[in-house]
Amino acid sequence: ELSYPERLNCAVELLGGTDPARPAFHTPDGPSWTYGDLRARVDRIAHVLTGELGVVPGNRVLLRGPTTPWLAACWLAVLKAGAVAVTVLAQQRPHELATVCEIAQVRHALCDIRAVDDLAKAGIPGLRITTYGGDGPDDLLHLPAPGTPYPAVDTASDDVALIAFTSGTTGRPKGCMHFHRDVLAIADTFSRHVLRPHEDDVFAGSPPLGFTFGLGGLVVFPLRAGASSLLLEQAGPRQLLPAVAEHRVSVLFTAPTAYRAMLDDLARYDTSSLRRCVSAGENLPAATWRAWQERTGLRLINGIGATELLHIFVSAADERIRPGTTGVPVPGWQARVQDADGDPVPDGEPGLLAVRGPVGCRYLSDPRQREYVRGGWNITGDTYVRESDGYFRYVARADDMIISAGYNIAGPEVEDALLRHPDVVETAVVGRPDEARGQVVVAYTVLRDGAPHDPEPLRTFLTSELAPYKCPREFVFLDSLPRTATGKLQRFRLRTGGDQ
Ligand code: 3SK
Repeated sequence: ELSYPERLNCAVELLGGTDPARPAFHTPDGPSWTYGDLRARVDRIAHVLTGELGVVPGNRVLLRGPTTPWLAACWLAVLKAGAVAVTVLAQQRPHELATVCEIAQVRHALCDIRAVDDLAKAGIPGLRITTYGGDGPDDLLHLPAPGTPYPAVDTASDDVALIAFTSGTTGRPKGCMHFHRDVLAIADTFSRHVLRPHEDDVFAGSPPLGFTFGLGGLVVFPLRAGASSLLLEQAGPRQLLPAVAEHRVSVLFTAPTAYRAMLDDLARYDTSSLRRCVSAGENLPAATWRAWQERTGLRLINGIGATELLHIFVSAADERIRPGTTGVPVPGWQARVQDADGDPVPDGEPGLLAVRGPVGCRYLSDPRQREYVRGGWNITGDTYVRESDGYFRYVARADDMIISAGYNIAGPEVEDALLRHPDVVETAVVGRPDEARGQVVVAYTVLRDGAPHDPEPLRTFLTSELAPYKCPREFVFLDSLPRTATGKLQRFRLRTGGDQ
């Protein structure tokens, strides 16, 4: 059972007791920031916010910029000042930013000078934009502030600290409100029990700080452990391996597709510093898990998380990891599989994943709250099976089951089989409406450079991997798959032939 004091400011706890001389953030080129540097910069920003900019507790402050120590410092300063951080992704365009600001009633924005154009273009009424990282006298870092420590605002543990937006793979964005205690709870559940970090760990990864996967993995978890984090503005598969080698990264966060994309380059880099590799954001195919283990000796930590619940709630550590499954409920969390009426289904049968724990879904004025939280359980929208030994196995997103000629087919199972073929880089298997069969299975596939765009070798390969009714009737070869800004596959665009 987690328990936090009634009065709690999570920024104070995260910046807390670590030796000021220890490193907090690294970047590829600049000098590292120590915990002492970080505290001083957070305090200065908090002074500017509540002084010159007139921010008061409860105000919502939009944060926008690439993954840098300054963005992390702004986030901590907003929280320390008792305001509410509203995080967005660098890829979000003016109309999306305007929607987010309208939903969250944002009046202030702290924006990296390099990302300000789209925000300015959004023309958000009443929004005061302050840039950071620029040279002008109005830049956040040049505005006057006392050089004294900033006394943190005395927030309640259930005051809102963060509004994180999710659009899922389609639809109007939903703002998820998270409390000060929630920020600590994700570190005190998943990170503490699964990652078990120590202060010499160096965290790094690809998810941006505007995605709670990245905010947790690259800021909250390392700071809660007194460890350090390498913040990378460019963090694609090509940049991650050299960064791991150069900075001796020990805890890595990225998505399954990135682990797969890095496989061929592993031999060229020293990855001996890695001790934990976390895969989340999407289903981890067993084929990727095995290939990573063969080449690194490391057991990928699979996990399922959600912006609604801030971070990962089902996963497994070390020897408890079972390839092909997501894992078991993280200590502090409960999970079960239930039917559409909310009744648990027997082990071994597919149903809706339902979870509850220290963090709950709280959409900001959105009627979809009633769909997500039912009978006290958060319904994530994933179809899962609970095996008789208590392990949870992913089947599909609830709306991604393909029903063809009366058979239920889980796209990820077919994808997993296709990924075992050496020419397949990425694939998404969806159902296309069909008069005779209801739906037919279509595999959208990205092949290795130079591989022939010929379905026959794939068909032949699949006959020994899958029951015939699961084999795709059609193959479509693409250069890349459509994804959201957080890297999630947009299956609906494939199902509708890309017209949405
Ligand atoms: O949305 C997700 O997939 C996710 C995964 C891990 C941690 C947090 C999130 C939001």
